[in-house]
Amino acid sequence: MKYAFPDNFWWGSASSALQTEGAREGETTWDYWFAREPNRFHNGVGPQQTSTFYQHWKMDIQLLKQLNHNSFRTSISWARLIPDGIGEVNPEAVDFYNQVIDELNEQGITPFITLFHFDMPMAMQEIGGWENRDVVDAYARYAQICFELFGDRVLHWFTFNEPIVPVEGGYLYDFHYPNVVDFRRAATVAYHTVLAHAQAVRAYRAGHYAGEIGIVLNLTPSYPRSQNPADVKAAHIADLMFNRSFLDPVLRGEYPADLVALLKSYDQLPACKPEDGFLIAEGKIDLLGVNYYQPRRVKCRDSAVNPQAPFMPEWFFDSYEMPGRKMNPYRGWEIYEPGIYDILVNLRDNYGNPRCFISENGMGVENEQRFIENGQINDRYRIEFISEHLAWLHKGISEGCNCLGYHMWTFIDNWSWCNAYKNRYGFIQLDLETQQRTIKKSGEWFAATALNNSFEKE
Ligand code: BGP
Repeated sequence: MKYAFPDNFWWGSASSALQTEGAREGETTWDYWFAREPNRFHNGVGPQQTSTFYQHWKMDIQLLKQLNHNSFRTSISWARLIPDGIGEVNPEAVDFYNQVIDELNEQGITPFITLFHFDMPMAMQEIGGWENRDVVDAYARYAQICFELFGDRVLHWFTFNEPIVPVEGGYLYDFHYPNVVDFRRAATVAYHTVLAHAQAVRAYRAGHYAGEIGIVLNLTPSYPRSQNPADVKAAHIADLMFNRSFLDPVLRGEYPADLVALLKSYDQLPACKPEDGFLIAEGKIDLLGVNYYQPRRVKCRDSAVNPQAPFMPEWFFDSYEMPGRKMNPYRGWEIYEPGIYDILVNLRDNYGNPRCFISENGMGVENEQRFIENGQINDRYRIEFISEHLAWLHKGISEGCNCLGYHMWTFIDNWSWCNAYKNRYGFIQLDLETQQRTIKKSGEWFAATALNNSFEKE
């Protein structure tokens, strides 16, 4: 069967500043944490070892062109642009981002720009990071500077990438700096992130720029083990905490009432100011980026909560391992292609069918060298992964979902937060020693799909 996509469908991939650029003047939480606890990073490889986009951006944009990308998302590094987060703008960073943006546009690749992809300037973390409202203001200033500098040529902005992840990693589950486990502080970080988002949207609207502004959320559908009311309730609470805590504010301009009531009943609500509600209502977006990697399967808890233990989302559910689930064993994530369709249908039916696109989807695989044939990685599994997901996406579009594109994570093997280079995601293989880039089979497949705006599959 042939799967054809609408005209002007966005074909591309996503990456982020910290994971690709390399050395910079402003320190981030990642540089700071790595210097102190290198053992927390896979094989002790830190954020300095990247695919050197800062040097090789021109060559990389040529490669994007070869992959027939018509769009590409990366992020601006706040710490590169404003090394201490709040003070002087670094003119070299301005030159760098100008060159990248101009080259992308010249090559017919529409730049999609994220303002914050997990990379907090250390100077901002030192004053409390997202727990401090001054950092919210500093971020809003940074966003405004980016709009002023680049807003004439960047028409698709994203305030945050997966804002729930720094909340989970940094304040609940100990996999990002500052390694705090404290729900109330996590809720404050999440809340202030929403305020920061809304302030950036407000600044963007005030500047009357030509483009559009949105956010990228990792929407992880919550599937209950069964239709038993206790399982359904468990899935509902997981959905409130991990998806709707950001989805509702940015699409509906307000938090779900039952999430607020739940946190209130456990005394976990962040401190709010009366004017916050108006700001959040102004934070409604034009375009939603959806990152989809895996579903979340839950069931009601089997055991009673220890009231002495820290309050956690897991007070309300256990994770459920569905027998026979398809796994990506390297990343430990379930592969469930219909999830992409379920997300789009939920957006269509419950959120007014917003303009959206798949902003990340991908499969990290270890030791891909074993698949080399005639000097090229033959990553059949990745082609299968993409085409299965695209088939479900296609079904969503044919049923009226407003999905405008598909971006893969990622175009070139890059450094990952705690896994460094363990799992490779790229369309292009990176030799870390020589920095040589070699297109994988999946890259060729994607280039053909983008060119034809369609692909064939049984
Ligand atoms: C997303 C992030 C990316 C990227 C990707 C792969 O959550 O937006 O930055 O890293 O996941 O995940 P990982 O690198 O953890 O394997």
